[in-house]
Amino acid sequence: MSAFTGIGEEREIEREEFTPGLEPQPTWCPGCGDFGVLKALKGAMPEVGRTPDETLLVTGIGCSGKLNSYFESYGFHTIHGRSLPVARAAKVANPGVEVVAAGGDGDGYGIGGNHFMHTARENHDMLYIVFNNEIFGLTKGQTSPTSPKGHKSKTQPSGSAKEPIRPLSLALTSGASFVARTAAVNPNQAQRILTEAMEHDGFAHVDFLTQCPTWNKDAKQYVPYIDANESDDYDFDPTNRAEAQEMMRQTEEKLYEGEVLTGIYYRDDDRPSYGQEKRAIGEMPEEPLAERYFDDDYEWERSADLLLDKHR
Ligand SMILES: Cc1ncc(C[n+]2csc(CCOP(=O)(O)OP(=O)(O)O)c2C)c(N)n1
Ligand code: SF4
Ligand SMILES: [Mg+2]
Repeated sequence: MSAFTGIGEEREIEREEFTPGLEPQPTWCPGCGDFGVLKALKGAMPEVGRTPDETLLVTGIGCSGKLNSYFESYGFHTIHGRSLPVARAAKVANPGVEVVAAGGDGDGYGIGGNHFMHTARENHDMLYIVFNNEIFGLTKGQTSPTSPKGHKSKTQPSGSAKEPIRPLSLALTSGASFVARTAAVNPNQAQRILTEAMEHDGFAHVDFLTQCPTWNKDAKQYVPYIDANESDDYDFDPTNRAEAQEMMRQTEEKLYEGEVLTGIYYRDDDRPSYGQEKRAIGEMPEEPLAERYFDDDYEWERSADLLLDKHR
């Protein structure tokens, strides 16, 4: 375990602080893209200046959901498709905590799709990483909401008859104020995008392409990838909604034609987050709910100092 540090204390933060002391060995298969998410997230934390004590990682169920077993921070491994409501509640109760929600494409775009849409609409301030391997990995390769049309699996042996979900476009139209895609094969870009997403005030959705060599041979390795923000072939302004929408449309079509486009597609840095909106209309106290408790006379008291004293 890392040593307990005072929240907000100024000091140098090392990426290795995010490796759990007991170091459980990941049970992900060799070559799994999920390793890339772990690496990028550990690398991003020192850049945003957050310690494990200041971070909450909330995961869904799937191979992706195992992330918080391998990442040192506060953690909550929820049930399938329910990482977002738990993450929202935690952020509302304690806005000072860096909240990261994470899960698979089945978890977030399928069973949890309703939460995805409404968390984006309400612009809750958090990073949401969706490990997009285009299948259900943990349950052995069934078709997921992002599996391409025609994709063959045990559940769709003749090939999926359904069009896949377009996650970037869905996030934008639902109201997310930051939308990006990166890939496990592109660790430098992934770390930079996760850093910018955490620094953003509002709902930051990152669709993270994670190859599953065990069950999804079709998805190959998501190479070669193109950074749409850097490429001379694409010219768009991520702060312009219409241009972002058009770039997302092309990206989502091209993925299924074998061209992997990535980058930051949309950002609206002026839109207030849910917490900011609620505080502005006086519906949320300035001090975190998590730092309040009732004393014996049923008076609100601040408890943060007591908690810190306990740890010291
Ligand atoms: C309510 C509920 N329904 C179904 C399951 C079975 N289940 C576990 S993980 C999973 C899908 C995993 O796919 P995905 O979310 O894409 O994550 P991955 O394993 O690919 O990372 C399913 C259907 C469950 N655990 N709970
Ligand atoms: S089954 Fe696929 S997603 Fe799950 S750990 Fe193995 S390679 Fe990764
Ligand atoms: Mg999946």
